[in-house]
Amino acid sequence: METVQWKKFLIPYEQAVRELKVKFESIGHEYHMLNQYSPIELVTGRVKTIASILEKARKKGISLSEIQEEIDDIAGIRIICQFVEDIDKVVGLLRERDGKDLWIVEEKDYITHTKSSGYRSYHMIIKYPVYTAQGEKKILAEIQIRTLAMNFWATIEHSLRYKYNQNMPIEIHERLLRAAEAAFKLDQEMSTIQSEILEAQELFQLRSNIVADIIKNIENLQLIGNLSEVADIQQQFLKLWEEGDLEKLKKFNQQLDMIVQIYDVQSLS
Ligand code: 0O2
Repeated sequence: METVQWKKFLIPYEQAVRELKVKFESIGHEYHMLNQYSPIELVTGRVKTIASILEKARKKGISLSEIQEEIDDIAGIRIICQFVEDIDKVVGLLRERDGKDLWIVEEKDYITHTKSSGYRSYHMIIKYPVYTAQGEKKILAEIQIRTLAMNFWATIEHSLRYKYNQNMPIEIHERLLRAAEAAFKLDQEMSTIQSEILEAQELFQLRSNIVADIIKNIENLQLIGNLSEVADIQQQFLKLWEEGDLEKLKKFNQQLDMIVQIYDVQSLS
């Protein structure tokens, strides 16, 4: 009889999910650090449960020895975007990596070709090499790329589908279809006011980065500077912060950069 040593079998999948999550989160982080809008809002990941793997294998008539080749979403990553347009950017980022740290095996566009359930999402199946203590292993992973609205709908639909198994009442099914239509319209509406939203978000990001820099500079001055001067600087900062003028905060930070530099030079001489 076929058996699977599940713990050992799932190790590379767990590692792949951890690594891929870090890789895509880092891209989002990089955009924020550069005060730029990130097409990646949120990244989540999971390894399919053993029960769910067995259920899928049973439904599709896949034997235990074929699971590795035939079930492509044991490792799953979900990249959530704010706008539909961001999905293309993320797909582009993934295609750029094709043949480098991952290999694209298949793409499924359930956005252009919405599923009959109302499901929308862009899927990329990749082959991904992991290096475990047991050596290199290339595993399949599924990357689902979708907007916040698509994700909201899919999460609710998934739990209802699970609750009703194959017997979802027709009125629930119809409500879900109407909700899918509403999610689609929400994505369209958001796209039309995208530039307004982006501008507001970029300003917010820029402001929080400048404030973080100022605080870092003040902390440095507390270590190397004159304490009464630092107290005065703190007061000035609080006043500017309350005023909320971004340009003034930027100038103030440039002055602090210079003061820190002067102290650094003095400490070297
Ligand atoms: P779970 O519990 O999320 O892991 P196929 O290519 O059709 O032979 P497969 O693998 O069913 O085989 O592919 P498909 O249809 O692309 O589905 C892969 C995953 O997409 C599903 O995994 C779901 O996560 C998601 N998905 C697909 N269709 C729907 C849908 O109608 N509603 C929701 N909410 N999610 C969907 P699993 O294993 O079905 O589920």
